[in-house]
Amino acid sequence: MNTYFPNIPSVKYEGKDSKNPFAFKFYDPERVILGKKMKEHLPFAMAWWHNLCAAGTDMFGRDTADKSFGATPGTMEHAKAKVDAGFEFMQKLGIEYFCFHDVDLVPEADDINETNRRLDEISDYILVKMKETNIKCLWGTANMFSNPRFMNGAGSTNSADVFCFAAAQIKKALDVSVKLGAKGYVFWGGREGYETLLNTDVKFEQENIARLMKMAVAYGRKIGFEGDFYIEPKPKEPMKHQYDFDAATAIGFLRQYGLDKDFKLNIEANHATLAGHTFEHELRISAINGMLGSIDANQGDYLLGWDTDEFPSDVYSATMCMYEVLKAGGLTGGFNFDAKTRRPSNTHEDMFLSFILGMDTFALGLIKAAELISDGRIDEFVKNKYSSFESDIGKKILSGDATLDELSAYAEKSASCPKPESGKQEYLLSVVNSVLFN
Ligand code: XLS
Ligand code: NI
Ligand code: NI
Repeated sequence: MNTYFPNIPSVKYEGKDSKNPFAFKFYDPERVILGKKMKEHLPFAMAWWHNLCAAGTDMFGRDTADKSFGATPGTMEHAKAKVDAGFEFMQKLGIEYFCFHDVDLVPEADDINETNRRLDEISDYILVKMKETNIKCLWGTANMFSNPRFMNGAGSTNSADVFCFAAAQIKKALDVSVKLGAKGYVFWGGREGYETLLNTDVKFEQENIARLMKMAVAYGRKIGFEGDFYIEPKPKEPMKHQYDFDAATAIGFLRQYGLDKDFKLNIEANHATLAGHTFEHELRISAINGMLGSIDANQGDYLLGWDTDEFPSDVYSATMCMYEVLKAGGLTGGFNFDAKTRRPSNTHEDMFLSFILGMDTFALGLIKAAELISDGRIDEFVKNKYSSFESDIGKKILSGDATLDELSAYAEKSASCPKPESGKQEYLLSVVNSVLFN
């Protein structure tokens, strides 16, 4: 287990005063917070695609990093080297889960039967590693956006043949997910969306996406998949209008098509901010609808309008996230670092340093969110804010017995214009600061 990253030790918790770059300063897996170990609060996952495949290419330049792991890219030897490197990486960091797309695992062949054979071979290989290490699969998915066949979408495509090809990929990705014991199966919209109404039948496309999802649920349950299906909302990129714009839109879609019992949401921080929401807003909307499933832990850049997929460093945002997660009673899924090192951070060391940053950021978020909850001032404020609904006319409104006539009579009787109390935002922000920097 010391082949691919020979110069990097197993990363341990050393505490906040440590200057060792290859140590956790805040993530202490065994530390108990609100009755649960940190590692149980924070089931971290490695995204196969960013960590083992992406090598820094952007629209203006080719790879800067070497992800060959000693093998020739595009071969099964390379696919296996990625498995070996990935498991060494996860073991050294104490990461217990991974997530994958079908084509992250193996190079796609021209013939889908050959691709599927390769997927059988690699999943056998992964399974052995999983048994040796106790590392598990958080979720799997099918990449239905990179290949040119999906230029008009997968479930939303105009081509019945492409629709069938997408179905075949989902079927196989579900087979592999079930074989690896995945807790979830993700649908990120990819190219499910459109650029112009001039060439698009939106209703037709949305109904077809729902048909594909229904077939996926039926097949998954048939082969014994007991986990959650997830939609991962995103408002734009690659399409101008993505159908799964945000949590509220995705929840409406799932309910409309009767998919809400089998699906939850996988909320990605950078997608939330692209939609003009905070990360915590998307988490709250999911949670109050019973659909908070899993998280893609990353962050965007407020100055850039695209999915920069940065490793989380913003402790404030991580605290607000963990506040929502704790209030919701935790995740059934986990925290997948759908994040990549910056293009100039191109060494293998940088891969580790990035995960250390992300894991420490979420550990701090957890510690601080638990302190905010124990402090109690925010909860108390919010409870009091709505206290007028605890008695008299307010109580009657909540009981559902009140009529508009009655409420009107009440308002007319008191005659004067009511004065609600202050929202005290600045005070509450100072409470957060006092907890963050105590
Ligand atoms: C892209 C998405 C993607 C999904 C998995 O923006 O975040 O990486 O998580 O298909
Ligand atoms: Ni994602
Ligand atoms: Ni994303």
